Amino acid sequence: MEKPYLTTRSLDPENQETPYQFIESDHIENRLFFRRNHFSYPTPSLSNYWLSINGFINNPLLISIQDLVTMPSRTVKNVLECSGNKRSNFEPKVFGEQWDKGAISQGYWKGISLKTLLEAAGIKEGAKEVVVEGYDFGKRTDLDHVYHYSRSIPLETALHPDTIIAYKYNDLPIPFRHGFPLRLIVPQWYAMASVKWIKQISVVDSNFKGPFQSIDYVYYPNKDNSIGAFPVTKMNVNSTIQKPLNMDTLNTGRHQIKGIAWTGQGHIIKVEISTDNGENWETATLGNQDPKGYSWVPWSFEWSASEKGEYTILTKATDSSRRTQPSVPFWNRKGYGYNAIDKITVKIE
Ligand SMILES: Nc1nc2c(c(=O)[nH]1)N[C@H]1C(S)=C(S)[C@@H](COP(=O)(O)O)O[C@H]1N2
Ligand SMILES: [Mo]
Repeated sequence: MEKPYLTTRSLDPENQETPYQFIESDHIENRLFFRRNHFSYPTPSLSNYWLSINGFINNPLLISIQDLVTMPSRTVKNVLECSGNKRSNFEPKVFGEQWDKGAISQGYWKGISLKTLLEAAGIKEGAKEVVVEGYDFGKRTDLDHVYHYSRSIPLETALHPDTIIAYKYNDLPIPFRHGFPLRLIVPQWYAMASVKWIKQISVVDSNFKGPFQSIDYVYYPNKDNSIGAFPVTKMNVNSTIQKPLNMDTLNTGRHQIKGIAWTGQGHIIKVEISTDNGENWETATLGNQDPKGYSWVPWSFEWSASEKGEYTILTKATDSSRRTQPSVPFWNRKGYGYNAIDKITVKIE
C-alpha cells in the first residue's frame, strides 16, 4: 500500500506538514512528524557535547549526555503544535508559513526534568526565567545581527516536573531534525517553546528579549501597531476533522466522521459536531484520554447521510477550563493560535 508523506511548505529552512488526515498512530513516527525550522540545520558534534547550565545560579554545571541518561528519567506523551498551525485560514490573510492543519504531531518524549538540573545548579533568589538556546542560528530579514534560536520560559514553567530535557523520542534517540541530542519539551505550550538542539540553559533575573520572544510569538491584535500585544504561551482548545476529506464526494449512507481534539489547559471534555453548518449540534464519542491531558483525544461520530446535497460539517471542542472553540478566530497580525470551529464541506451523491 502507498504511504502518506509530508506536505512541503519550504525546504531550507525545512518546513513540512504532517499528513494529519492519514495518521493512524497516537505516537507519530519520525518520517511523518511535522518539521518547523527558522534556520538551516545546525551541526552539533556529539563527541564533545556538554550541556551548560549557567547564569543566575550558585553552581554552574557542565553535564555530558552519558551522565544525563543515568539520572532519573520521565516520559511525557504530548502534542507539539506550531502556533502557526491553521494560519492559512485567517481572513484577512497574514504573512508567514501558510500552514494548513498539519503543523501538529505527538509522541513519547523521554528525558530528565529540567527541575532536577536547576535544583542541582542552585537557583538564586530573584531568578525570573530560564533561557534555552539552540545550536541553530542565522540572519533574520528584519534585523542585522546573527541570532541563535533562543526562547525563555517563566521559572514556574521551568520547575514543572513534566518540563523535560528530552533525549529520546518514541524510545529511540531523538531524530536529528527534531533536536538530537537534546531537546526541551514544554507540555501544553505551543511548540515554539520546545527548543531543539540545546546548546545551553541560562537562568536570568530579567525578562528575556530575544527576537523569537519579543518580536515573534507575540499576538498583535492590530495590523499597524503593537497596542494590546501579548505573548503566545499555552495552546488554545482546538479540534481537527481527519475524515472525510474536505470537498470529498460520498455516497448516501452511513459515514464515520473522525478527528482529534486537544488543549493546553486541562483536558478535553466534549467535542460537538454539526452536519448542517451549525444549526444542530450532536456530541461525538471521545476515545482514550491521557490522564495528564497533554495529548490529543481521538473522537468519532456516525453520520447517516440519507439525502443528496452539499454538507458543511463543523466540530467544536470544549476543555475542562470551559474554553470552547470560537466561531470567529482571533485575528492577529502574525497569525498565531488559530482555533476557530473546524470546518469541511462534502457532497453526497
Ligand atoms: N532550535 C530550534 N528549536 C525550535 C525551532 C527552531 O527553529 N530551532 N522551532 C520551534 C518551533 S516554532 C516549532 S513549531 C517546533 C517544531 O518542532 P519539529 O520541527 O520537531 O516539529 O520546534 C521549535 N523549536
Ligand atoms: Mo512553530
